Amino acid sequence: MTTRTFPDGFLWGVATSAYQIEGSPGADGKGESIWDRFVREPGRVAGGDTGDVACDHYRRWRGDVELLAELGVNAYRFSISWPRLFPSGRPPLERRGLDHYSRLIDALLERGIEPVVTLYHWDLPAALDDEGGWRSRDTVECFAGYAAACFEAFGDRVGWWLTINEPWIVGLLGYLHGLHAPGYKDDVRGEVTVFHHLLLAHGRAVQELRRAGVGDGRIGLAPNLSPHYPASERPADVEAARASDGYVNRWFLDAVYRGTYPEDMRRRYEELLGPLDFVRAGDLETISEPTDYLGVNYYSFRMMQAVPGDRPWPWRVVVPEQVETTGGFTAGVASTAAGTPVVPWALTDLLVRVRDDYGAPPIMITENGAVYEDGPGPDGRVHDERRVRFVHDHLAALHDAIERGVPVVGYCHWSFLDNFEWALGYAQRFGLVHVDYETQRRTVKDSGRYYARVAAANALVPVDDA
Ligand code: IFM
Repeated sequence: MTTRTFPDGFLWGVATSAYQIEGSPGADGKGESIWDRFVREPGRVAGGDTGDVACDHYRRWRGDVELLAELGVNAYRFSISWPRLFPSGRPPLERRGLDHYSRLIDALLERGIEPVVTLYHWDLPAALDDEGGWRSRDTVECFAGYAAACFEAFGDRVGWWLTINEPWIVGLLGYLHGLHAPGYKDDVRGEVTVFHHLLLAHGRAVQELRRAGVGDGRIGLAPNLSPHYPASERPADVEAARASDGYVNRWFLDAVYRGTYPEDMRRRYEELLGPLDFVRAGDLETISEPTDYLGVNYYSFRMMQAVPGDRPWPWRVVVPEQVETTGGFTAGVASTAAGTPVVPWALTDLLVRVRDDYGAPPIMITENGAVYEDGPGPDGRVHDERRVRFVHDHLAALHDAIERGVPVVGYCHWSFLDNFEWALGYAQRFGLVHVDYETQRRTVKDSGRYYARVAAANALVPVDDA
């Protein structure tokens, strides 16, 4: 059997975000975020869980850096909490919050671990939400100011920046369905306005990095992308897949890489909402400011079926038991414990398509992972075979994409630690490392051990060797 080796210098990382792991919501002058507020509203989060303690990482970060070194990863994706640096969202700067991330970055670099830093992973300062949050264009400039402060403080040491994590999810769950903070149920116009402001904030951060002129950091967006397939060959299903792809993927990628919103989607939105007057002259130039790489969060595909007449979107997502893959063979579709279809081969399709349609930007997989609830057994170990298989199969699909010429620079598994899974609380475990929330004891799962072997070999090692 040939060894599937990854390119030299490939980044093997794990990912987290501030609110999901840090805890210590009031430490060192931190301001309130929209998540600190949201979790206090009854019924918002399963089991009444909050991120008040989470993995207690804000206090245990040194031990967690040792754990990263033990896993042998050479990259760590984490996010900076905006309200730790700017409690009200804008100056004055809280020095203690800044010093925390500075120490974390230094500790990572001392161990040869590249920091991959996300500027916005959903914890907007609550004071800005009081002024309109992402509904308001003013938030864009506040974000640009915060981003500039991060570049000035850390730009000499951080090689990989990500601006906004999953703008589609922010608009969809935070502002349309009200399932995530800030919990609004706006209409589609509100949702698309938020998409636009997030994209504008992305572009403004890119401009600020160039202006700062510190270090040689690379910067990009981290959207969640889902390849779309029609549930049948019926033209209505094919159209449903095309349109939903416009909603989830092309709206963001066309804006960043082509400097335009896709014409079919613009028309659709205008029919539904009237003129998109929140898009001002020059905005798309800002949004399409050239970036250095694309972060891709990949979890699953979307298989679409038309539902004529349904508003606002005439389609629904179906979860098939088996599918005909683009390779022409029929494959069963397993699900994670959260019911998400596990479709590694669709990752190859997705990456090849991004390469073909958007000029082959260097890609980092910034998230990919699955919920499986395995905990420590009698031997004290966590035998999460399904996650081991998940990691193996997705890395095989990633390798296929690389062999087909897609420039992939790294892979960050979601997640490093089990953590606070937003409105779903702590029941959903994504980590390569198990966290006992009572004792804060960390146990590297079998999947973590397997991933460590892959990272050490810079190659796909067989699952049997796990
Ligand atoms: O936990 C989240 C993360 O914050 C954003 N992407 C998806 C993950 C799993 O749902």
